Amino acid sequence: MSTTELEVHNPVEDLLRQDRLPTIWCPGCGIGTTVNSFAHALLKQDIDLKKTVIVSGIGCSGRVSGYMNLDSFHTTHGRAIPFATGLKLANPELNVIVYSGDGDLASIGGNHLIHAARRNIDILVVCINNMIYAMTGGQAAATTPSSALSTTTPYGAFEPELNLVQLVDAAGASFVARWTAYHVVQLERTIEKALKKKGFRFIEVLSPCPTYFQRKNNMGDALQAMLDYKKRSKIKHGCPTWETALTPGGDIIVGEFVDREREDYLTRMRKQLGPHYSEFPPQLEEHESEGCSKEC
Ligand SMILES: Cc1ncc(C[n+]2csc(CCOP(=O)(O)OP(=O)(O)O)c2C)c(N)n1
Ligand code: SF4
Repeated sequence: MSTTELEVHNPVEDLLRQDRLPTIWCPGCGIGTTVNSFAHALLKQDIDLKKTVIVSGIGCSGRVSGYMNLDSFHTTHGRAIPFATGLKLANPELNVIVYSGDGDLASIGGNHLIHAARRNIDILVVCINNMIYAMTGGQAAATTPSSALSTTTPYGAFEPELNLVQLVDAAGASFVARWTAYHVVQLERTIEKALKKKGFRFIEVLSPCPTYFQRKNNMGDALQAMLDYKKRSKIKHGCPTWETALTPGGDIIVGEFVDREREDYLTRMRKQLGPHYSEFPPQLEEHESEGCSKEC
């Protein structure tokens, strides 16, 4: 048997930018595991990958867009959602996915998260929640559990943490789910489902950061985090999100919590503007065929 016959092709290989590997992620980090689920979900979909775009902000989780072999945008910190909103409005045919961290999406970018859910803009957001600003050395984020240690909360955080799934549910998201980096199969299925749905879809994935969060809080290594997720997680689909708060040592409620039908932003805009609304791509073609006028 020749060596070429022994070569094994990883099914997700083509979805990753091979020239960027290995990743910057630490051993035991959960982010890469979630990317594997995401890539498998994309492969199972009947969506045009040429019209699929991924957007991230800044942070360890924000690196995901750079590793995916899709049209990808690494935007400024906290601004992945407004950037993605602009993409969707400019070209409604695109499948727009935002993949970023809790600090990026819910701390510095918190206001954008709320309003994207309220508008029900048709994008999918995957939020890696490691409960810390990891890339910059472990400062407290809006998701850092109350009393947890971080470089900026050496006596324990005095502020209560945000429950992200409750926040986006209250703001009007059409689909809301939570898994952990341990739930690889469930996460893949939920991403598949969310890719098919219209409106603002939000999936929170709890992920260990052994380098900053686990170590600082004496929570053991990455394996311990996985065992902890396995032991503490309770799957409760449809659970009211006000019952999903994360408490130290308590149950981690995971599952698909919200799946509602609500008109998305573009549908409402088209309805209200009626004949006054025209899609951007035909306009662009018209513009190009006319040649560039002095105004452009
Ligand atoms: C405007 C701005 N403020 C602060 C920073 C520094 N910064 C870079 S990444 C980051 C935190 C990222 O945290 P998170 O989104 O949770 O990602 P993680 O690294 O934990 O995956 C911060 C504060 C920045 N790049 N830009
Ligand atoms: S610092 Fe934490 S989040 Fe960043 S790559 Fe390392 S383990 Fe992952």
